[in-house]
Amino acid sequence: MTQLQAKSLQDPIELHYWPTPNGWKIAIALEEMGLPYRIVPVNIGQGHQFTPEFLHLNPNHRIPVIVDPNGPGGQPISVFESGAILQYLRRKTGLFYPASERQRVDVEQWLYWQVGGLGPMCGQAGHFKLYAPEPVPYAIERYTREVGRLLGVLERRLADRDFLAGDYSIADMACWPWVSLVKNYDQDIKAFPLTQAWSERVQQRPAVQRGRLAGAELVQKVPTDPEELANWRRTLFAQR
Ligand SMILES: N[C@@H](CCC(=O)N[C@@H](CS)C(=O)NCC(=O)O)C(=O)O
Repeated sequence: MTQLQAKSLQDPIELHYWPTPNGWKIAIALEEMGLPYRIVPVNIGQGHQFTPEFLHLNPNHRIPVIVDPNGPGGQPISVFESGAILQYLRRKTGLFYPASERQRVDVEQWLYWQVGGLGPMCGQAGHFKLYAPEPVPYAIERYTREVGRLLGVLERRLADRDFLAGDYSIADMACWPWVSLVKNYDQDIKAFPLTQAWSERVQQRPAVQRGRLAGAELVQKVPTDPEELANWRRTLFAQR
């Protein structure tokens, strides 16, 4: 019997997770949609994303992953990639799912903008600023400017609306965790007042606050001991 078949239909959704922006997106969505879930910690600093059990769920060895015991046809399903998970959950519940095709396209384009742009650019900006073994000024500047450019795109988008695509949607759930951290990427959110107001609007939602704190007790500080830090880098950034 495979790991997936062994689940019971009564089990909550398993969220294979570590408290990072990509993880928060899914905890927020599960909270918003009122779906019972259970966190399965995947300590990415200790390399748990490379275990055979986890690779079986996500060959790309990244969190988040969900395992829904009650998937299509009542059979278990596992889903990786945060955008695919958000779309799966909204189809499953019918929540945060606009009625018209035009609005759905709008949600999807901002969702893809986040997973293909905002997330990776923030990730690279953070990597080169905080974690690269030696400073690479061109990379730091390139990714920091790119994050600033993307915040400018958000700012223009929010000029005449409260949320990214019609009503509050999975596009907002995907973007908010990264926007909430932009000061780590040398951005002053005050330079983007509409984005700041949107971020505060999203943050006021109780489900967002619950999702943001999911598994907060798991967080570990980046090691300061040089040898420990070198090991941590080798693990986290597959530099081994
Ligand atoms: N495109 C993926 C990105 C997921 C991702 O990068 N997850 C990070 C945490 S935020 C991770 O698991 N990193 C582990 C590693 O770098 O080995 C998604 O949207 O799900």
